[in-house]
Amino acid sequence: MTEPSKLINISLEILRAQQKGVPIVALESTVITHGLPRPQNLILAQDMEQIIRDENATPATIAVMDGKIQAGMTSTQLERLANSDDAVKVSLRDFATSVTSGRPGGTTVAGTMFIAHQIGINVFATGGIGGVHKEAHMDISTDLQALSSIPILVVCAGAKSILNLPATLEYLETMGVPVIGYRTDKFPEFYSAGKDLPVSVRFDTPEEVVKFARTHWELGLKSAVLVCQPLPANLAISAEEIAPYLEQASDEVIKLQKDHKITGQQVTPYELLRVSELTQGKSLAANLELLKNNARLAAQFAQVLSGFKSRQKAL
Ligand code: PSU
Ligand code: MN
Repeated sequence: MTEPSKLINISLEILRAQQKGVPIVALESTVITHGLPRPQNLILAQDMEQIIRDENATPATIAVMDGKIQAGMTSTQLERLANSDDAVKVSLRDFATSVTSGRPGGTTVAGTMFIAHQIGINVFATGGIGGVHKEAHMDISTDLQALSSIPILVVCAGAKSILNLPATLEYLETMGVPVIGYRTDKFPEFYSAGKDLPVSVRFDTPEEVVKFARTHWELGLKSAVLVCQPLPANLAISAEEIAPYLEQASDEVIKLQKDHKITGQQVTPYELLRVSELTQGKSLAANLELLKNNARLAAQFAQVLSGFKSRQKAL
């Protein structure tokens, strides 16, 4: 592996975990800076870290702070990030903006994968991936390009039906990204378990997923392996119930784009906020739960992938 950039500051906790071979799970931070309202954003970030620790793994939240990329954050850094008013949403093209301006940065799925891979972390938990948008031509998230070129196990709850999901899945297929359904045959649609779109393969245990990912990479393939876990059934909002709200948010986006009031990166945060308002917080509750669920599953994958538990047992 090439040396990681000197602009990446790896926390002591992560360095120690790496030395000992303790499993590590990367976490994104756009969800903290742009995805969730305060104070739920900070609480969620802390909860996800705790869940990973409870599974005997180490969380590595990735963000840009004080002109450096931070891998692993102290609780004070997390608080600062969650309460910052001038954070940049950092996908691949935005790192230098955030680093040179000194503005804090919340890394997207693509941004987080890029850093995690450089420092040897191979499991990452997020909520929903970006995809092909419905509203504007060529609004295709950099997440898809990152998934096609960075070999990491990514755990998500699919993607929101606010996106053009068939086009998103076609893109992933074209770029050779396996889309695993975890205990499901359907591509989950974030707020709901999904119903129409198939995944490329289904597995029901962490061992099977890890075996698949290892095989994929041992063959020399360079893409991510995307694992999609539907949110728990008691929190799911049916496709029928959520559809009108998603449609309304989408219509508003089209209008705002026409009036040049929002563009590109602002689309996802706007839509998230509106859907939460329109569902009176129901979508927010689902969002928080699926993020925590994904953190737990990712920690289980990291355990199996690292072989840490079996090594400990052998001692
Ligand atoms: N989907 C969500 N919540 C989010 C995001 C996506 O349900 O917070 C964030 C993720 O960080 C994702 C990014 O990587 O939005 C995609 O943004 P864009 O479409 O601008 O690439
Ligand atoms: Mn976009």
